[in-house]
Amino acid sequence: MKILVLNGPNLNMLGLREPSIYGAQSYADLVAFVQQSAQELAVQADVRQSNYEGELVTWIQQARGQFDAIVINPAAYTHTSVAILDALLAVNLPAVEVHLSDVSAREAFRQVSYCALACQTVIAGQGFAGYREAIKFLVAS
Ligand code: CA2
Repeated sequence: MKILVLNGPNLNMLGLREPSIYGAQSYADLVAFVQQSAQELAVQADVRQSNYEGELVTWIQQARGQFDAIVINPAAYTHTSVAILDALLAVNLPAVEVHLSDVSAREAFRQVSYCALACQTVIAGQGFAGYREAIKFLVAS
C-alpha cells in the first residue's frame, strides 16, 4: 500500500515556535516519525510539505493511479480551501485529515473544515501519533 502524506503551510516551522500547541519536535522529526510508523505498518509513505495551496492541489491530483490513500494535514488551508476539498473529491482516494492540535478546542474558525468533507475521518489532538493512527485507519479500511 502506498500512502501520500501531505502537510500544509507553516508545518515546516514545527519546533521553532508555539511548542505549547504543536510540540517541540521539528518537521524533520515528524517526517522520521511518519516513515518509521509506515515501515512498522508495512506501507510505503511519501511525506511532503508545501506552503502553496496550488502545489498541494497538484500533488493530490497526481496521486490518482500513483497512491492508494492520502493522509493530509492541510494546516490553515483546512479552514479555507475549497480547492483542496475539490481536489480530494476529484481523485476519490480514501483520505484521512490529521491535526497535531485539538482544533475542536481552539478558535471557532479552526473548528470549520472544508477538507473533512472529502475525508473518511479526522484525527486531531494526538500530536505526531495522529499520523500513525491515520495510517492505521487506512490500512484497516
Ligand atoms: O493542529 C494542526 O495540525 C493544524 O493543522 C496546524 C495549523 C493550524 O493552522 C491548524 O488550524 C491546525 C498551523 C501549522 C503551523 O505550525 C506551526 C508550527 C510551529 C510554529 C508556527 C506554526
